[in-house]
Amino acid sequence: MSAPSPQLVALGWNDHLATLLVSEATGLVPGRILAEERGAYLVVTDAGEGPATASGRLRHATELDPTAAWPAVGDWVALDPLSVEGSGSDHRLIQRVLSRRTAVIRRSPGDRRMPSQVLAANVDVVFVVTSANQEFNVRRLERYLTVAWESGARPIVLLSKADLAEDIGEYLLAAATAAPGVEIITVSAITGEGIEAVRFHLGVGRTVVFTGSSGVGKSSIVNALAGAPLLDTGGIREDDARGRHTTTRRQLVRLADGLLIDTPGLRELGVLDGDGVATAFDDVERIASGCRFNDCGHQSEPGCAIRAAIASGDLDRGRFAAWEKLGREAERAAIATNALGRRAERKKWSAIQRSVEQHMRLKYGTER
Ligand SMILES: Nc1nc2c(ncn2[C@@H]2O[C@H](COP(=O)(O)OP(=O)(O)O)[C@@H](O)[C@H]2O)c(=O)[nH]1
Ligand SMILES: [Mg+2]
Ligand SMILES: [Zn+2]
Repeated sequence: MSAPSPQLVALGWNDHLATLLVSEATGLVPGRILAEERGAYLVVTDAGEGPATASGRLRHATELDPTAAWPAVGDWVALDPLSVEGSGSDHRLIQRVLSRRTAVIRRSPGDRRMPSQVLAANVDVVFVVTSANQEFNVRRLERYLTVAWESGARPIVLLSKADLAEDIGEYLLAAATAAPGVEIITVSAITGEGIEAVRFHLGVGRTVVFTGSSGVGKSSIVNALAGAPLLDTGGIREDDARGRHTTTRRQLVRLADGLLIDTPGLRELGVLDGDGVATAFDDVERIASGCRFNDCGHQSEPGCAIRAAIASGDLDRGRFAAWEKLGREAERAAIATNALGRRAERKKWSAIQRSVEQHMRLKYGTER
């Protein structure tokens, strides 16, 4: 195996990935996805940057199993060597997605065909951006934090547009209650407040992602870190239901001190698993573990620690309700994912059976 170029190393390539490549995609060429827009990708390899698409084989594999990995921004992928070395660099073929270390996954329960979508793969930090003005919403912050915890990466809250807040302390307190144990940084892309504290979490070869509703200032923060207007801000309505000025582009920005993924705002962000809820609501779970009954419904059972905590003011009723709601949502998501998995398993087996039958016919003829 030849030594990887400094270019790949700057993108986060390491020994772990080199081992993955050997075990999951021997003979293929590694690359990282920089951008995605409607199925068209921009990929960097040792040979440089270029457009790429998913191969027919990869497409087929995910048709058989919708839970199989489909390429997303931040992914390390393995490309067909001929398609990379050939002069026709406009059709590099992605054959495989290497196993992800972490992934920010958006679940859209309303979409049956695409029930979940990877927003950013292989990230070290998930910045959850929420603005310190009338748009601030504790319940939304809890939801984004749950998804951030699910990713396996470290969440950090950015309380943005600090220059607009009359009393930043009020927002800080509310954010701290919604995000126990999570670092909170107040930032302003306009005054530059907090930008260096955000930069502290970057690093060569490290990847961070910015999540949060449309308009909270994600792209402005990326531009402030870059010191240049790399991304469009304001005015652009991303993921707009009415289809105005819609851009679905997700991209990874390469700075000297790290890799940054900007995501568009989302209309729908469902939670996927109970682990994310358990971590994001660690404080509530801890109180609930004090209930006398393991299966306490926190309604009228005797010895309910949750009701006692609400009564004493130790637990906010709204936060308790959010914990229950997201917990139910995670349960439904788990059931749906299992059903998808079972369907995929059946599909795979019937495909195998068909090919076995075909093989037998070829070998022994149809008269058996
Ligand atoms: N006052 C103030 N406005 C900001 C700040 N950051 C962004 N904005 C404004 O908020 C709007 C949305 O910003 P943008 O970065 O596009 O948000 P995004 O949708 O999360 O990427 C734009 O009009 C920005 O000029 C900030 O720190 N302070
Ligand atoms: Mg933006
Ligand atoms: Zn209880």
